[in-house]
Amino acid sequence: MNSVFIALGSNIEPREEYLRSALETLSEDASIFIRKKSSIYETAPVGYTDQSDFLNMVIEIDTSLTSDDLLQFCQETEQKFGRDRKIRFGPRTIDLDILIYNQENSDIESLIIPHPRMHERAFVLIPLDEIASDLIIPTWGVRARDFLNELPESDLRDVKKWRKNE
Ligand code: PH2
Ligand code: MG
Ligand code: MG
Repeated sequence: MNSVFIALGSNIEPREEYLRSALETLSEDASIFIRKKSSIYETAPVGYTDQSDFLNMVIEIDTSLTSDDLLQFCQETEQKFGRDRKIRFGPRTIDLDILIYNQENSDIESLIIPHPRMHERAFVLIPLDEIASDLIIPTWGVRARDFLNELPESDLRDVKKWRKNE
């Protein structure tokens, strides 16, 4: 079994419904078991800032899928929810990013693991720290909290607990 962390994000209404439906799609698959869910956070857009606030969360899953097959599953799920990729970093109904896959360090063009921007994104690190505070992130060999300590206070303020996830 493979231990994987996935970041979910949505900034097109109904944002919460997109998150919950994506979780349902993942858990309905026989090869995926959702082990942990973070709270949902409301977060200011990073990168391309002229867009609505996101809801973000992180989950931990166990899966028998390879990283390639899981990537394909995530992309199919994004398509199913009408994801439109016109603007890089732009608005999306649902974004499913594989953050960490076991201890893998993959650098092929289609899939870089750990996710190459996760260490600078409070909207990923805060929910990750919530569910896996002891996790040593492969490649970098440090915890989410260590990266959070390096981020400016303003980045942390842009990530607000929105709803606890039961
Ligand atoms: N995703 C992006 C770009 N910017 N900003 C926030 N707050 N949350 C996201 O999920 C996000 C983003 C590209 O995937
Ligand atoms: Mg993303
Ligand atoms: Mg993505």
